[in-house]
Formats: sequence, C-alpha cells, structure tokens
Amino acid sequence: MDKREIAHILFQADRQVEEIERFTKKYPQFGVEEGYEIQEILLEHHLKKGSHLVGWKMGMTSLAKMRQMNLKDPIHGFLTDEMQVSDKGVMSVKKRIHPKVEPEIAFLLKQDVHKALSAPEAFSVISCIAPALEVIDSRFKDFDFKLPDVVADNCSSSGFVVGGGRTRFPSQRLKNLGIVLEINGKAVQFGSSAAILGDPISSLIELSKIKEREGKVLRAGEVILAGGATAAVTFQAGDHVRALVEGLGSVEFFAKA
Ligand code: 0L1
Ligand code: MG
Repeated sequence: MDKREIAHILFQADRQVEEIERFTKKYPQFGVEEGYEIQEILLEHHLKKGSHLVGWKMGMTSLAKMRQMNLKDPIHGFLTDEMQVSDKGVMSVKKRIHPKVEPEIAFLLKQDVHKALSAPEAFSVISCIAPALEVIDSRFKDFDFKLPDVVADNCSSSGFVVGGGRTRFPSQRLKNLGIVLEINGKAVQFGSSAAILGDPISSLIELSKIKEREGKVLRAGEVILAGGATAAVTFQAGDHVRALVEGLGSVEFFAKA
C-alpha cells in the first residue's frame, strides 16, 4: 500500500468530484495510524495548491456514533480556507459528490495551545463560541468506509460555515443547548449540544491532547469544529440551510449548483 498514492487518489477524487471505492477493500490490513499519515499527506496537497490551514474538526463525537463504529475516541481532521463559506454565503453542490450537512458548535482560539488543556484552561483560550454548519462529503461511494478510510479522507471534511456567536458564554450552559437544523424553513433535525461528547468543550480538550501527543500546536485564530449534534442531512441546490443554537444564535447558507 502506497500512502502517497492513496493521498493523491483522495485529492483527485475531491478535485474531480468523483467517488471512489474504500481502500480497506483492497488493503484489509490498512490501519487508523496509516489513515492519519495519509491525511497529513493530503493536507500537503491542499497547501501546495494554495489553500491555508484555518482550523480543525472533531468527528464521530456522538456517543451513539462511537458505539456504532466501535470507537473509544473521536476522530479529527483539518480545515482549510477553501472549505470555508461565510455566514449567509453560497455553498456549491456541484463541487461536491453527495454532500450532507450537520449543525455544530465552533470555538475560535485567541491564543496558541501548546499542551493538553483542562476544562477551565479550555474556556480561557477561546475568544468566541459560535453556531456552525459542517458539510461532509465522503469521497467514498455511498459513504461506505471503515475507520482508516474515513480518517485518510480527512474525516469527510468538505465545507463549513461559522455564525456570529458569543464572546462570553456561561460554561455550565454549553453542555445542554437545544439545536435545530432547518432546510427551507422546516426543522429537519433536533439535538442538544450534550450529543457532542457530553459537552462540546470536551472536543477541544480532546483535540489539545491529540496535538500534544503529535507535538503540534493549535494556533491563535484557528477554528475548531466540535462535532455534529444531530445526524447529517442531505441537501440540494436551491436549499436554504440554517442551524439555530440556543443562546448562540444562528448560521446559514444557500446551496447553489
Ligand atoms: O464530522 C463528522 O462527524 C463526520 C466524520 C466522518 C463520518 C461521516 O462521513 O459520516
Ligand atoms: Mg462534523
């Protein structure tokens, strides 16, 4: 198994909007650690093409999904400026294979993070807590993947939107905020921030532990997507997609061909 070749295939599938078969079919011995090595090479491809790293996402953060995939820990991926769409902006459908959207909570970092954070420390490094929408678009046919595949595929990352949010927010409230996902004004999913690892701040804490293990630094200004609070939902060109998070406000995009 050639990791560079797999990263290249994933990058091309994304650029050419072409779905591919999961690699674990051909390489059953392919593991999660190799998945992260491939993800790192994939990031190099994005940077070489002129994209900038703007943050990180945590995935599979709901206990139900972790149980389903037999996971002890969530997974993580990178976010680039090319993936970001401004609040009320346009999300292209034709640049994506089979996009789905999920409501999330985002943290904005006000300082570099060099080490694993405790909960109070995690709150102290955040400049803003905001409602967010994440668009996932697995490069694998029918979203059919095993854990190493999806990790290599940057955890299905494709697009994201961050709303205005709040610079001050009571930490105790964050763990149980009502969340609604609307498509064309109709509520299609309801959830709670508790679905994100029991408390979204745990996502930032987990990420800080991962980065400490990797010997890497989270940078001031980076966005952290804490994880999906509901199931992800398919959308189409012409749809208006909005997430409302209790106490934090809303965030939206217009899906265009
Ligand atoms: O953001 C996420 O939780 C998605 C992780 C990848 C799994 C998927 O594509 O459903
Ligand atoms: Mg997500």
